[in-house]
Amino acid sequence: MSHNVAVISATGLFTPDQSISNEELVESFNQYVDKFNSENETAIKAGDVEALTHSSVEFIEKASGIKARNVLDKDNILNPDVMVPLFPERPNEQLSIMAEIGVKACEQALAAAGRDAKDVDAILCACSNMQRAYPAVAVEIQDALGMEEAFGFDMNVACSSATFGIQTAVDYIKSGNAKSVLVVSPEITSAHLNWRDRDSHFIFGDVATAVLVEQKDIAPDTHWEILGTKLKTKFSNNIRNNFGFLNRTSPETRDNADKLFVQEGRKVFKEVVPMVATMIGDHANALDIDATGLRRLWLHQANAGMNRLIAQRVLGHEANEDESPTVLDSYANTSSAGSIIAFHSHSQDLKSGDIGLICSFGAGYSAGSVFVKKS
Ligand code: CO8
Repeated sequence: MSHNVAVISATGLFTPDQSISNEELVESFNQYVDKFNSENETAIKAGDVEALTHSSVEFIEKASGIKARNVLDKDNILNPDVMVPLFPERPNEQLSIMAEIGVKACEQALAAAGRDAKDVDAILCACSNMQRAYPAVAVEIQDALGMEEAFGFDMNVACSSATFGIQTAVDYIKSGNAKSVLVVSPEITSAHLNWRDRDSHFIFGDVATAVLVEQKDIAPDTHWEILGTKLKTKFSNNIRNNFGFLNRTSPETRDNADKLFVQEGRKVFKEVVPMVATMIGDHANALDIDATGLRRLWLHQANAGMNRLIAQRVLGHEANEDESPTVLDSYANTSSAGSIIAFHSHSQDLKSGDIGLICSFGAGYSAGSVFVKKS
């Protein structure tokens, strides 16, 4: 094993140009509820069908901190008769939609680092859902970018996919298997969210991020040295999506709501906050870093209250927006991309020598921490 140092050379962010406010979302949801209740009036009165309840803008903002979300197909999501994004199937010769937004994020990261795609050795497509089984979306993005000599593969650790991808990239660099690795997270969460479910319809948004991880001696002068990475998983059914290729083998349950995102949000909140705070503290100790002195935390963006509690436990005091920035208000939860959006959007102002933490957590459960120092 060589002792190559790995750094983040640059990041990229693709944000869809359509956005849905809480007000627009709730108005459409409530129209759906009213229509359902009136169409099922007799069955509801007879006690055979349960009436649906309105959603509320105040609840959403108070419970989650989310005010809006970017999406790839606003009109159909908001149409009470559709409530799902519609993406016409593309011919195999055309770039797929996941690859398309991934390419945009990668191009931005490559341009920011001044790196030619031909000089990148590997690409990992790390996100919550892949649009097909194979060929890997990573290989399609590799091809679209012209990375002729590279290799790529897909990996899925739900909300922690990007940090798991970063550690994998670091390991390739340390072992000498690669010098330059792209970790791309195209998250089309709008397609695996149940927009008719009051408990979760407000949570997610679409986006793509890219992180270029490289061997320090080829990186641009301005970069982020990766001081250490740590990953953790612990099995839980509290966040789950049962969609998969075996669904067709049990036709009686194929269309059930559990083939989309479902969660026990309150249990997740209670169990994940201590798990992540402890993990960060232990990881900081192992690296001899004083966690209370961290300049900034770029936390996974699932819930503003969770981030407030985790940041407080790590820093030892209530964190302000400068110490633990949130992008939840405009992006909502973008699964694995969340902590990377926060890092991409709120890292330019840090000074040489400043140390910060990128941290993700979510389904699995899974959690990943990446300590970085500005060059
Ligand atoms: N409008 C109005 N009221 C509502 C609504 C609504 N939309 N939804 C629920 N309520 C009501 C409930 O009915 C309940 O009423 P009552 O008290 O009368 O029973 C009350 O509000 C409180 O409900 P909850 O206890 O459910 O509300 P919480 O305060 O717990 O907030 C949250 C719900 C926001 C979901 C919160 O629990 C949370 O954010 N938890 C953490 C979740 C989390 O971090 N999840 C991680 C998921 S990310 C991940 O790993 C995903 C991977 C894959 C990506 C998938 C993409 C689609």
